Amino acid sequence: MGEQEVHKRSDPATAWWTDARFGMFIHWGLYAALAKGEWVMYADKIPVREYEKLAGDFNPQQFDAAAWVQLAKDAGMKYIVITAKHHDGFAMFHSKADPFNIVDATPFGRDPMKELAEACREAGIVLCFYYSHVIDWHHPHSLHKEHNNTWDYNLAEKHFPEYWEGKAKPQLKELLTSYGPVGLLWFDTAGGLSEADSRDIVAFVKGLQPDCLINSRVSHFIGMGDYVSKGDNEIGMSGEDQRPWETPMTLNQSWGYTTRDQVWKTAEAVIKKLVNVIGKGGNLLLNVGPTPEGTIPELSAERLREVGEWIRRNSDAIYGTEGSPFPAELEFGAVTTRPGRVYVHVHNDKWPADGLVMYGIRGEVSRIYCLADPKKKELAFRQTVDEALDLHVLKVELPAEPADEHVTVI
Ligand code: JFZ
Repeated sequence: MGEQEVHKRSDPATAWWTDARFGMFIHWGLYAALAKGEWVMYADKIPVREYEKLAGDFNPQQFDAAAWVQLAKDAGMKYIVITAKHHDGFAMFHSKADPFNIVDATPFGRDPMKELAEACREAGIVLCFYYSHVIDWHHPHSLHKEHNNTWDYNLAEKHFPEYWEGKAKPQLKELLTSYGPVGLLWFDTAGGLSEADSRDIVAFVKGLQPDCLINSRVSHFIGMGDYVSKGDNEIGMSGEDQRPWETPMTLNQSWGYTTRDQVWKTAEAVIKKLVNVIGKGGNLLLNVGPTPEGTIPELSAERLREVGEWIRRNSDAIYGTEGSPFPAELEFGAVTTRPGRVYVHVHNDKWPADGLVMYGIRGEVSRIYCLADPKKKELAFRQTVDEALDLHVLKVELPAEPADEHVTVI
C-alpha cells in the first residue's frame, strides 16, 4: 500500500487478542435452571436460602467441554470467556474460598472450568474468565453502587473488605493458579468500587499472571484495563481511545439461558456485525447461554457454524488484520488490512454491480480477486490519479453476482 501502509498495533501484550478478532462469550450458571436470564435472583428477589436450593438440583450431565470448544472452533472463534462467577455469587469452579460452588454444592460434582481448560489447551483456544468482582448477591458483604441484595441483607451492616479479602480476591487467586494461563479476566459492573480497590485488583491479577489481560469494566475510573469493553452491541470508533476495544454481543437478546426470548439474529446479521466491528479495529465477543443440562442451544449452535463456514472462506481478511485506514465509512460494507493487502467486505445486498469505487489507495495495485473464489479469478480494474487534487481513484469491475454468501470479500 506504499505511503498508505498501516502499521500493526505495537503492543505485544495484547497482540494475541487483537489478532484473534472473534471470541465466544458464555453465560452459564445456576440461573440457567430458571430459564429467565442471569439477573433472575435480583429481579425476583429470590432469598439466598431459596436460591441455594437450585444447586441441590443442578446436574448438567450433558456438559461436554470438548464439544463446546469444538463449536467455538467451528465458529471461527479463537478464545472463550466464560462466567466463572456471575452476580449470583455461585462459583462454576471448585472453590476452597466459598462452598457455594459447583463441585461442593451440586450433585454434578465436577469442575467445568477444569474440563474447559484442558479442552481449550488441546484445541489451541485461549481460555478466559468472567468474574463479577463487585456484585455478589449471595455474599452478605458485597456492596455495589445500586444493585445489592437488600432482601436478605441490611446495607448498613455491610463491610466490603470482608467480601473483597474474604471471597473476591481468594477466588481470583484460585482462577489464576489452578487452570493454567488465563488469557484475560473479564470484570463487570464496577459501580462504587474505589480507585484504590480498582488498582488493588489489577495489581493482584498481574502479580499472579502478568500476561493476563484485564478489560476496562474492572473500574469506573477512566483508562484502567488493557482494553475497552463497549456496551452491548455498541461499536467503538477507532481513534477515540488508544486502547484496543471489543463489542460484546448476544445472539438473541439475553446473556443467560432463557426460554422467553426467541428473537435470534441470523448468521448473515452476525457476519455483517463482525465485519463492521473488525473494520473499525475492534473484536467481537459473541455470547451463548447454555442450558441447565449443559448444552449450547441448537438455535445458537447452528448460527455459529454458519458464521464459521463464511469465516473459513475469508480467514485472510479477518485474523491478524487491522481496521480500515480510510476516514470515511463505506456505505456498502467494511475494510480490513494487513501490510500489502486491502480487504473490501461488500454486503451482498448492496452489491455495486456497475463497479466498486475506492478512494485514497495511493499505492499501485497489482491484482484484485474475490477471496471466496477458489480460482482467484482476477477482476479488471483501473487506477487514476489527479495529482493536483491529490485524488486517487480505484475502479474495479465486479462480477454480476456476488461470489460468496451474505458478504463478499474482494
Ligand atoms: C453486564 C451484566 O450485568 C450482564 O448480566 C451481562 O453479564 C453483561 C455482559 O454485562 O451488563 C451490562 C453492563 C454494562 C453495559 C451493558 C450491560 N453497558 O455498559 O452498556
